[in-house]
Amino acid sequence: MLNESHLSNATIVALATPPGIGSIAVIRVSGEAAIPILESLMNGKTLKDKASHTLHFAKLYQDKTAIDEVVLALYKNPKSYTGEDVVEISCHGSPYIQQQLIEAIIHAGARMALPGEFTKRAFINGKLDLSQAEAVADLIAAQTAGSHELALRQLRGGYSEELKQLRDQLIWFASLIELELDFSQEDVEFADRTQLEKLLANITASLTQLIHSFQLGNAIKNGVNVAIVGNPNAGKSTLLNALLQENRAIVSAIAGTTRDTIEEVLNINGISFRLIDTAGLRNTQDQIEKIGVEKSIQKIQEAQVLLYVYDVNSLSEQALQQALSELPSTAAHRILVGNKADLLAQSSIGKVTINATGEQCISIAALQQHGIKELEQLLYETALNANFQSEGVIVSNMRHLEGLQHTAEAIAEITNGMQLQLPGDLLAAHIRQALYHLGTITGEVTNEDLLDTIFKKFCIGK
Ligand SMILES: Nc1nc2c(ncn2[C@@H]2O[C@H](COP(=O)(O)OP(=O)(O)OP(=O)(O)O)[C@@H](O)[C@H]2O)c(=O)[nH]1
Ligand SMILES: [Mg+2]
Repeated sequence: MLNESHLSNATIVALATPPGIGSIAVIRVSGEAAIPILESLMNGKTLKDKASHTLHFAKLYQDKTAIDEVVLALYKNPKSYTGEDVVEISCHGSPYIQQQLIEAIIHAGARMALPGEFTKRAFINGKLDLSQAEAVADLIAAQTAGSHELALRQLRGGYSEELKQLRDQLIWFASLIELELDFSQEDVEFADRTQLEKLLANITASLTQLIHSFQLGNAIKNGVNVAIVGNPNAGKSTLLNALLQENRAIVSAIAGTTRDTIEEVLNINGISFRLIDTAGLRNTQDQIEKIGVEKSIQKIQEAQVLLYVYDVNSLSEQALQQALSELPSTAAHRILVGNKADLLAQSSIGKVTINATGEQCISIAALQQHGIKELEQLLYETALNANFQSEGVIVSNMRHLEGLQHTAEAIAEITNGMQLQLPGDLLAAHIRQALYHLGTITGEVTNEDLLDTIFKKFCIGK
């Protein structure tokens, strides 16, 4: 799986906490010599006879000069993050002490760790697979609760497990088909073709689900584009202001108030929504408004969610359907927002209903800020549950998406080949192709370049 050149015997050291002053700092040492190196700084005290997963108070010295009083956390291989012997030193958090300790450790035989080298070793020693290692990088970079949750799920082995199972089944078939090749004179079939077809269909379904889940993963990482659209005066800008809790956009009773698009980010339960208020859609002779309407149409096409705002008092159901049918076609998830429900005799503000054509509708009064919390909840659930949700397994990494797409193409080739009754050796070649692409995601197939690109993204100390 991995060649020798990935392995390196050097013992590595790095600061694991952010540089600068803190009450404590953590320095991590990993490798064969981690324990003897620490012992050499402990003025005759020993560490190697101590049990793994224990804490030890110690004074560290260089050339008989005390550097600091520290706490050592001892992890013996293979039960450590990297799979090697690891000592984590909690020292006082002054940059001077940090530097002195790291220098002393290097002097005793360690070298500075490269970015991501601890995690790379964890991968090489089978502690993490590649998609999990990448999740560690995402976890460190996570800025919102949503992206944090996403990285954690991936770290727990989310889809690696699923992909591994698919891969194992495919390997089984590949071996049966290759076995047939050995007996080609005798015209036998070990691999049950109908069973293989079933497997291919299962794999295709899983792949499709994973590929779709990318939309959500990406949404959580980068934010969901939500375009607020509708007729002039429907109350789009009032709604934007209500969601943001500030007077961001100009509101007036004059139709055609908003001309340029206005974008602001709203965080709902850890997911970022990029709200885009647009110019009301209508035919207009006004040059500037016309440009605004064109921009609205572009934003509709880029959006993942459309909030179609309409005035419940002035638009009949028929007129609403007509207006909806005139919207540019888009794959976005659409929510109908019936505004100005305060003017209705009997209002159902905040209620979510499904209309005759199966679309979600919510009635609100943007001006009074009624029904806004319910709309936020609906947006949040849309991001989580929309058709792209796939049982908690979410692909959020561009590299994985490409791997999955290539696998899907290779699987389609196999399916095709089966229909054309291709000979076993050609089928086997297509299966190997699919296996290769699946392997690039979980790390069964790697090369040095790929590993380097992935681990370079980490910070030193990880
Ligand atoms: N009664 C009532 N009036 C509202 C409500 N929401 C908006 N309005 C009023 O409707 C008018 C138009 O509101 P805007 O938010 O400017 O409408 P818009 O859709 O952004 O309009 P354009 O930018 O021109 O496309 C204003 O006078 C608002 O005060 C509501 O919930 N109830
Ligand atoms: Mg407006």
